[in-house]
Amino acid sequence: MLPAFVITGFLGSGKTTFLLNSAREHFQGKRVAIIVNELGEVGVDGKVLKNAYSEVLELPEGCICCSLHAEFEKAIEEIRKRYDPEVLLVETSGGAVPFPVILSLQALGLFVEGVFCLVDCAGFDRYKEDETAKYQIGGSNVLVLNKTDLVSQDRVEEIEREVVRLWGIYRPVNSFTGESYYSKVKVYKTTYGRLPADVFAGAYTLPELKEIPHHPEHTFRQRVVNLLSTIEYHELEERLKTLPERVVRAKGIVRIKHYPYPVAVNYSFGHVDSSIEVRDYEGPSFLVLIEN
Ligand SMILES: Nc1nc2c(ncn2[C@@H]2O[C@H](COP(=O)(O)OP(=O)(O)OP(=O)(O)O)[C@@H](O)[C@H]2O)c(=O)[nH]1
Ligand SMILES: [Mg+2]
Repeated sequence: MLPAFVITGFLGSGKTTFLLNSAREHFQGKRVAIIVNELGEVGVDGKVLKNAYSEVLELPEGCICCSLHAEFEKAIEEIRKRYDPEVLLVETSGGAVPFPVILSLQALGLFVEGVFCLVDCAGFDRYKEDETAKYQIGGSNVLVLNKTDLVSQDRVEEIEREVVRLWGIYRPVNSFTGESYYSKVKVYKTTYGRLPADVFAGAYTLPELKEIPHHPEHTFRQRVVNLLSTIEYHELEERLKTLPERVVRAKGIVRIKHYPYPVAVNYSFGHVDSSIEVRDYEGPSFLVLIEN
């Protein structure tokens, strides 16, 4: 059976970073296929991940947990036929919940070993009341507290208690028997998604879901802004830092003055980053703004 891992977590929590920094190393030498789904009609993550993995399939528009259900299943079949992967990794959009994705994978005969939920310790307070975020935590069997470099140790421990509590409330329940599908959850703490190899060792094998448990509606809107000329870095930073509060995430690929290559630009909860080069990108500069 083809093993699969699902990577979930709120917008900007570090899912793609985790795939770049942990999964790549761990699965070296294996045929790894990735399916990535983003909010936003123009994908950024797919282009970034293609620099690290050989087989990346983007499902950029819509959401795999609702409108793109059929496309998602088609994509898995296509990727299996074309590439015959030894492991499949699925990064869901930050606005999606994992249950329907797990169900699709299981229905297609894949073996879901782990559902990882990345938690943004720095942004947690700003998004912890979001229903989608709660079901992402509950729908996972591995919680990765990420961005611990941006908060104190005490705060990390506080967040740990809080996410474990939320997990207990929001984990899926079999509506026939009333029992929880997941009996335990594992918690890791890290920065930039770096975890030891044994995190993928398969100790968390998921039971088979029989139905899609309750999940919330998504409320995120997105807007694409094209940038016509190359921009100075400080100008870009200024623009991102003065975005209205309702913009919870911005990302894109931008040509910055004096930078040799276009870069993936990331903005989440006040933090701006442009450290990833996307060398083969030839399209226009753009930013996708995601609003709550
Ligand atoms: N300081 C700090 N920044 C981090 C850490 N992990 C990730 N980041 C940064 O956070 C930003 C978002 O990371 P991504 O990996 O793109 O997050 P994501 O969850 O894939 O985002 P979406 O797919 O848009 O939902 C990037 O600029 C990362 O470099 C961390 O541990 N510490
Ligand atoms: Mg991502």
